[in-house]
Amino acid sequence: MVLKLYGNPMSTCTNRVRTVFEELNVPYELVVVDFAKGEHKTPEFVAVQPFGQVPYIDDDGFKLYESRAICRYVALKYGGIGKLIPDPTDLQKTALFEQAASVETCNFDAFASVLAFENVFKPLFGLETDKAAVAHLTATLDGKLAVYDTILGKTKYLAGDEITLADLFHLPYGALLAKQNIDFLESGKYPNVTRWWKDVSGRASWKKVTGA
Ligand SMILES: N[C@@H](CCC(=O)N[C@@H](CS)C(=O)NCC(=O)O)C(=O)O
Repeated sequence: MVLKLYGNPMSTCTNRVRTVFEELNVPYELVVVDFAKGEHKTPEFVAVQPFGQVPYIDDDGFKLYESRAICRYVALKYGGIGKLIPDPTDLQKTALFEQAASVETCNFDAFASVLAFENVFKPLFGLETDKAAVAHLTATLDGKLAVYDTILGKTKYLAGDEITLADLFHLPYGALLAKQNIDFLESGKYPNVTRWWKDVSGRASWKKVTGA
């Protein structure tokens, strides 16, 4: 049975997972969950994803949610070892990968996802953007990317000189920053960040997912 991805093409977290499928040429079926119809809040859906959010996968009966956990599972199972994730028996490489993955979650996503919520998603739902929160989040993210610039001045990617999932994890919310005219990734203010972002966001996998 082909692996099923329950998600939505408009969803950042779904597209994080789709990018990894494309990187590894994993065949999958996208089962579109209709937010407008509240399909993600039905008892059947919540029985699998208790937070009522997308995505989750069904891999021959094995069900898993949380986009980053799905990416790790898919990379380990479908040929990503040494390509997108270190060999788990290499403890130091794995630890450096996990360090980079935590950097994305704690120092990028924590701010970039809330910025997207304020600037992109709230207006879609007719809600008012909190401008003070946006200013604070933008300044905080700026400071975090200054640190990224130092890290990426030493290595090509966040976990070393080879690309890993930790780099790819940035794609969905990184791409949304440009749509908010927040140009820290592209502007060259942080040259190592811009070099890295051009490389990661230029990958064929991401272009395929976004139709670029
Ligand atoms: N940490 C979760 C977050 C999932 C998430 O926030 N999904 C969003 C779409 S990107 C969603 O389903 N939102 C609808 C809701 O929360 O009701 C993951 O990475 O999978």
